[in-house]
Amino acid sequence: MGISSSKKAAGIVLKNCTVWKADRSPACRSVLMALDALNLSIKEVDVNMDRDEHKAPDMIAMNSLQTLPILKDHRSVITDSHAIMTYLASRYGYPRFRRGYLLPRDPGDRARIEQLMHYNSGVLQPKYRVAAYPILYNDCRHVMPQQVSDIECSYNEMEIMLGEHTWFGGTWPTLSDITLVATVSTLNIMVPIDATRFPRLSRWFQLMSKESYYLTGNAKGLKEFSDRIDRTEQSEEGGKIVDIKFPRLSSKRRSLTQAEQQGPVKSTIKMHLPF
Ligand SMILES: N[C@@H](CCC(=O)N[C@@H](CS)C(=O)NCC(=O)O)C(=O)O
Repeated sequence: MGISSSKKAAGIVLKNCTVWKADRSPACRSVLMALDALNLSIKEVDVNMDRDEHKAPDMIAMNSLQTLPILKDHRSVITDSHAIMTYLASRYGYPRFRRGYLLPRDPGDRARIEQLMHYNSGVLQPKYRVAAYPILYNDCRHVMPQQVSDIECSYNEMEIMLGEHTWFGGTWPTLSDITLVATVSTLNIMVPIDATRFPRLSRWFQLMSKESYYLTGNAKGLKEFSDRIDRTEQSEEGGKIVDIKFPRLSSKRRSLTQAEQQGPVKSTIKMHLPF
């Protein structure tokens, strides 16, 4: 694990706030995007899940579920990305953005955003885990037919949810779009979104991929996820596994040049298609 020290601060620096994260994790990337969209800078600690650092005693003391991300703000510890994002937006976003920006103040509008976040947590994330974990942690090299069809079923649900709208939760991108794009961009690596079958979802994904917080908060970790999957192949061929850490403040991560950022990543993984 590594912690960075402050150099040139950008945005609002929260001195007593730390996030423990792994960039390849979609849940962590949604928090990074929320931080960047809110222009907040906190201490970011990289945790290596391949080395089980998230299962170390000090981590379990904060989160018995042994998952990332974990946010600590003063003495409050929050261990779910959706709860972290709504906390950050309401605690540090509301004073600055009167209409609520990423998380509307109006209870009805806010409920719509939260409903979509529950969809992410309850439907998409489990599908991600079932498809990705055997590849990340076991010797599996394929997304199996059942997983392909389950994920495409969710693409279809989201296509219908979007209807004639551009964004999921409102008339501009909100936390619901951020949480969904973190998972969808990762699922897209394993089961590419077919633009002819899911044109609205595909267009939404393209639009989200251009948001500045997507570039600073999601693109690099997504590439890392894609490479991590490829690494399975490398190790099987005797290739060297290189572990790279990027400990820094949120503001420093954001200050990476656009040239260093990666756009949407193409899938390289083999699929067992059901036909
Ligand atoms: N609902 C939780 C899910 C958190 C979660 O499952 N995180 C994954 C990474 S995406 C994790 O920590 N997995 C532990 C592991 O891979 O061992 C959230 O959104 O924070």
